Amino acid sequence: MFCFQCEQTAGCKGCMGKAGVCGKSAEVAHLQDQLTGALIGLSKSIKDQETVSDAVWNILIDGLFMTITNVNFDAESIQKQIDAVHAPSIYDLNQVWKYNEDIRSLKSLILFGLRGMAAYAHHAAMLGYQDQEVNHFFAQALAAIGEDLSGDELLPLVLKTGEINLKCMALLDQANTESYGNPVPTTVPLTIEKGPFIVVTGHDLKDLKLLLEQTKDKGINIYTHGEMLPAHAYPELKKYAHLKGNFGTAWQNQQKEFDQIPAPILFTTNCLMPPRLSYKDRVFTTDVVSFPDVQHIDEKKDFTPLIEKALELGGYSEDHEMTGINGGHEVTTGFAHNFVLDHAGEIVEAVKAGKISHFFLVGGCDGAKAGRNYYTEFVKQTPKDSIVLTLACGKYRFNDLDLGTVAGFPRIMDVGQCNDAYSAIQIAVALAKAFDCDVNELPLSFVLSWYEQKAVCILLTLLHLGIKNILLGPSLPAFISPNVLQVLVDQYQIGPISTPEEDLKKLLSK
Ligand code: FS2
Ligand code: SF4
Repeated sequence: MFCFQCEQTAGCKGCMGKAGVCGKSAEVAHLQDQLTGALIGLSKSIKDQETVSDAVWNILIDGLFMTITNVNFDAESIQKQIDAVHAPSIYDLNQVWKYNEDIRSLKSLILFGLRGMAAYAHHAAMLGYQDQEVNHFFAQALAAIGEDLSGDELLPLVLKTGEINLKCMALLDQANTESYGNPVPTTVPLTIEKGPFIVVTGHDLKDLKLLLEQTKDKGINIYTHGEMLPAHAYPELKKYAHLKGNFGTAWQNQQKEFDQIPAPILFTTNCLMPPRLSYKDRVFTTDVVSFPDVQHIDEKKDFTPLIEKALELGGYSEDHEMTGINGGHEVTTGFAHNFVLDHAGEIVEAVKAGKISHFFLVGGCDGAKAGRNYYTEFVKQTPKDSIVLTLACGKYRFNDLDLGTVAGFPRIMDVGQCNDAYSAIQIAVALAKAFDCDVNELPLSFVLSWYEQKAVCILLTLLHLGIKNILLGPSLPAFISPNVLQVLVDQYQIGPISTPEEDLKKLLSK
């Protein structure tokens, strides 16, 4: 096998041999390559067709989603997807992995970006929202991966992936807000109340809504986990009294956190780690997520087995106090573009009056590397008159810290899930408009953390928008070759994180 799509890839070079660091077997890695090859074959045949059925788009988008890190470890379901593609030809992905490193790097940026974008397109489609421009781009860009193109031809396609991902995130934002209302600032407790409960993780709000409906009046409480936390802020979800709070922290702590709890866990998307035997019978997957011998809820979305498991386990006999990683008892969320833009006038005034000195967007994925405590330290050291916007699961490093307020606003504002990078971009664009300047001239810095492929498409979107001086960590992607990195450094001054002290000094002096 060969796979180097995520941040924890072996030796910062690539997972090879019998299994990846994530636990993906060589068999599954080969099947995922084959699935990708089938999707490239399918894309070549449909890329110039004006009309393509929704069923075909769904097969293509779901197929890409299944190959994201920590989504699907199940050979059988991947084989089923390959069969469903009915590809007229199957492209051999080894041709990409064995190409010269710069072409391989550019094609990887496009492919991994498309995989990330597919997750967002999938969630939007689940709510009935599709965008034909986004769909057609999947086919055009996948087909290009199977063509013999030069670096000069591939580079614009890399940026185009970022441009289309912005459209895709806008579509998902529209789908989420039209379905569930605009997020409102919300405080979320971390204590688990006594009695039966279910933990829901992943990004799919529709699955959560369906589960809330099926569990109301059953004496079962629902707790979010990981990227599901921002669900508490949507009026149409927060109205359920049994949506009680948030359990645990980010994905890489799940094996420890799920080990002893008297409750089942539903995975709606990544990030699933191989479940330990101690809790494997309490794990349920749905949608494109799958793991061998783990119970799967099919597209009919009948959550009865999960509900029965919750009732059988019974939960805690007394309220169970839990804290975030810094000892906090609650977290906040819901500071999406709607809230911030409603208060844009006050924010601009506070900046002009010198009350708010700087904005930091500290966001992205969490992960297991020890160096990731950089983000906790960075946030702790930000000036007291600055605001930290955050999003995605990296926020669990610091979202339980009480940093107080500045000019009447909380110093930490959680914008939402990783796809809510769209919200953060809207906020940045609105501030630039209010100050009549370029986004790069704002007192705003991007300090990002990456792990999987959704972070790749978001990074490409930021580059497409011309955002400069992004700091990226905990390490740079293995699939970016030295020459491609040089292009990104020359054009966008992107760079690796160093120490919180040094980086803060650098960012505050710009
Ligand atoms: Fe975090 Fe994992 Fe959101 Fe990523 S829960 S690394 O999927 O997409 O962020
Ligand atoms: Fe390795 Fe990451 Fe690929 Fe898993 S997804 S095999 S950890 S590079």
